[in-house]
Amino acid sequence: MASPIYVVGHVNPDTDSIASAVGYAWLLRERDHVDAVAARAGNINAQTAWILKYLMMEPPLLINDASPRFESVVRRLDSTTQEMPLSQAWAISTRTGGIAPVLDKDGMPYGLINGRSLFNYIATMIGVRKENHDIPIGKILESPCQDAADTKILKFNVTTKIKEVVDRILREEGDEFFVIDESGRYVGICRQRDLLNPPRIQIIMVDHNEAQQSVASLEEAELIEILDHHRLGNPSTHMPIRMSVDIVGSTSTLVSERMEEAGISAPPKIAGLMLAGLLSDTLNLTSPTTTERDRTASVRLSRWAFVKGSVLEEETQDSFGKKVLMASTGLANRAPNDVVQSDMKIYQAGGYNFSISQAEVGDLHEVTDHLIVLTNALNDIREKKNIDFAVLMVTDVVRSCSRLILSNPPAVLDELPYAVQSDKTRIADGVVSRKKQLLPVVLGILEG
Ligand SMILES: [Mn+2]
Repeated sequence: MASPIYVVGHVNPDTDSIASAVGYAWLLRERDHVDAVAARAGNINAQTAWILKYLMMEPPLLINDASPRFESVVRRLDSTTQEMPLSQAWAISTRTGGIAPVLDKDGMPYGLINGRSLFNYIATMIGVRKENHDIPIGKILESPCQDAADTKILKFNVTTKIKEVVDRILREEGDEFFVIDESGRYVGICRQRDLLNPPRIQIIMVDHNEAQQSVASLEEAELIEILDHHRLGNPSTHMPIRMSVDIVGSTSTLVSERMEEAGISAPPKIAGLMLAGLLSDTLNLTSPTTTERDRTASVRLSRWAFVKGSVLEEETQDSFGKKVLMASTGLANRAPNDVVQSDMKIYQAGGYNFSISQAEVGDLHEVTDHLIVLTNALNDIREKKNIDFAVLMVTDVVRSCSRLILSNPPAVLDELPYAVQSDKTRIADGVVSRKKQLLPVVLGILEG
């Protein structure tokens, strides 16, 4: 069974996480002819939604959890129906390795004919009376399938995680089980031996390398590659993997460099999405994370994206970048929970479990109007996620500074080098990057 390779960014995906996954999956298909599929590890944010709509693109496939499911082991075996003669089940069983699934008129599993059920059926037909021993086999094969089917076969949904039911399966007598879809219809059969060692989902991590920022149950997946631009906190693997982590402003930059190296140009929509990812992560090339390579990549992606006939043909890098940043701006139109959770990352350091969320605004004064509800939302998420303290970094993308709201900060954080305001928030002048500016300062304090 050929299974795809999923290219997936971090949870609470931002535009770069979506764009680099889409771009890299496309490059792998185009250059290496592998079955790479772009995925996302959560809901898309307002900015990404706006860009996808503008480009008339669908969001990538949602993957919350890498634990293998029944869909990865199902065999789509041929089936028969209740009233059909046993001879048909017999014919099917010669091709399936000795079993014949029997369905009702709605396509739902009725039962399974296997060696044991057939033997039981023959035993009840013949019984103990000697004269019945002369019943010809052809006569038996005229009986309807339903008479010889075992109707007590367990059924599992294609989307059920195998590890959740494997203990139950090991206690079962039978070796085969039905796999059904959401509406209860037959999809196929799975065998016990396939469930004990199901194939792992293959994953390429882009725009992150830490397991706790990744899809759940990452340890059950087969990690193939990491392509990223964040600090290291990567999971261990059984096998050597390809890993590139580089100091650039966006993962989309790295993907566009690989396209250029391969002598390939991305289609306009994918180039536009990647340009949005790059401009979003670097705040239109103004963030201190911006490098010369990001500038070069932005020119390259603009050249591919703004071609005649593209939906972006009227755009320039400047006009497009402004629209991209505007699409995420503003607290007034967003629920406080969304502001806190849509770009939240969880870290551990110095014995603390904490989160730093980031939201972008056009004017920091917006924070004052929403301070109480945002603080409440931070307190809620802190309790819900069982973390020690939570930080919301509201960044003014125009004036390049941030305001910090802290929920339950430990006393050591009094050392934060940002001016405390009368409302207990802190102003961090010139700080726009969580990764490169705020997080290293926080980690430095916590780890002493
Ligand atoms: Mn990124």
